[in-house]
Amino acid sequence: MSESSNRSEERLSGAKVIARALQAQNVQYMFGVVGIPVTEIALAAQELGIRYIGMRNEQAASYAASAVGYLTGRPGVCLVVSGPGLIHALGGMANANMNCWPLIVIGGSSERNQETMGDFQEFPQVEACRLYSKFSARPSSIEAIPSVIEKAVRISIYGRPGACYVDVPADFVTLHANVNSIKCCLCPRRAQYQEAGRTVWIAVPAHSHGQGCRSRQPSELCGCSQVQIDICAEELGNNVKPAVTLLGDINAVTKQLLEQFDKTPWQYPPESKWWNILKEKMKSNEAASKELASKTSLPMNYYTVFHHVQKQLPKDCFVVSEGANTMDIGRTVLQNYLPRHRLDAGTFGTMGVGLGFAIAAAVVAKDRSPGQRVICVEGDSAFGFSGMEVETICRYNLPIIVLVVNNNGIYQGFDADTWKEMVKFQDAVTVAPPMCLLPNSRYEQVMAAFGGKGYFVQTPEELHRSLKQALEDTTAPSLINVMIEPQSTRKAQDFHWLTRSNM
Ligand SMILES: Cc1ncc(C[n+]2csc(CCOP(=O)(O)OP(=O)(O)O)c2C)c(N)n1
Ligand SMILES: [Mg+2]
Repeated sequence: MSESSNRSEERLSGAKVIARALQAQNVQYMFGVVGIPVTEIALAAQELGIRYIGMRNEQAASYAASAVGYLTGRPGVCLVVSGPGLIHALGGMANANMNCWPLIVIGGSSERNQETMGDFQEFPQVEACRLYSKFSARPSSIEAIPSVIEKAVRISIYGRPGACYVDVPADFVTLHANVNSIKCCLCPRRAQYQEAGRTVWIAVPAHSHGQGCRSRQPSELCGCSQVQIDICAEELGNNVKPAVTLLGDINAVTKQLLEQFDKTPWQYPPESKWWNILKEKMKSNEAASKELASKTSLPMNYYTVFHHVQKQLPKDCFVVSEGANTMDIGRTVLQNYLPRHRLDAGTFGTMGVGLGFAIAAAVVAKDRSPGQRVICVEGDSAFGFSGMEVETICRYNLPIIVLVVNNNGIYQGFDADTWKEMVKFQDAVTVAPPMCLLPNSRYEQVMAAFGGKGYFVQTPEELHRSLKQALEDTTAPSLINVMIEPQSTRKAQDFHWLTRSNM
């Protein structure tokens, strides 16, 4: 950059204009994988104090940046190179849209004068992102970058939050423009922060035998009326016919509802049939979980593992989780006590989000409440989607404990002897069940390979000891690989839609 002492002649590269525009919008975190033509953008952002976290895959980077949006209310940025880099980030954009989390993806693209000529990694990026974002645009000039970034940030957080894409041709990155010609938006525009995510449903029992409900369950099953709150008018009445619809930001609507309840206090009668059925159900669920958790046979089952983990979890920790049984059972046992302290595969059921989310939570925690821990509970299949991000965790020495619940498979697997028998005389590709993973994989060695602590665990005592050590050790991240019974499964479910996709 050529910075002259005369301000009127100060010239800025496109990379610096982008960094300034992001800073002006109060963007604090950028995740990405650098390369031609975006490396200069990461450097310029870092120079202005924006945290840059280099990830191992754009998919994980986009998940991480979207989680920052959820955790802080300002979008994180995912910085990607042209073509395949951008395509890898589409997963994170789709996931952010589904979860209604703000996210800005900035993608480098071909030089304008090479377009349609088969330039390196040339791809129709703005068009490709339309399906995955609320807003997808390329600034018409370097001078237009700040207003496009401001618009992207605004759109990402207004209404139903979601992903926005800004395309940056390679020649913009290094070209210089006179600072005076860069108009507007270098000062932050006050942005309204919407807490609203997807629709919020409140179940109001209509009949005395109602049992509570959720949006995807046919309402006749639960026998209750529903109040739908959504910031997006088009969603009102979608899926289930609500008794009442309330259009507005969930924060504002809840506040108004609470004010109204203060004026005319009302409580659902504690001795009603519906409430009693619900309490009974909670009690029997708890008893069934307890019984499974108390089993002493080895290998352990899911409930035994989670029961021991729950006892040791710090109350203020972030719980990140993904997997099928691992996440679903974990949700019923592992408690989070603070708001916005649980992140998981969420609305879209996306496997591969875990390590990106954990990294985002740890980076935010490091800045906002040092000492806070992140516990990332992964199924062994889920871990595999972005396992190499363990290197990222170690590089930045993030306060993360990864716990892999290892059943040798997707939903279920086989023990080592059965596996060996199976592949003894036949090629595994013809006989191995599709949900099988290699038995007894030593995932903890991935963590050890990068200098973190790895634990291999087979008993409740080993689990207790290793988690205690991992929590006490604030100098390095850890991975605890917990072997469980490969055929372990959930307790019996009353509703078929809870298990119908499982083998
Ligand atoms: C991106 C993506 N790919 C595939 C799936 C299908 N899927 C659902 S859960 C799951 C993994 C479950 O196995 P694991 O993480 O080991 O958890 P477990 O149920 O064994 O405890 C997969 C592959 C998905 N939800 N998302
Ligand atoms: Mg598994």
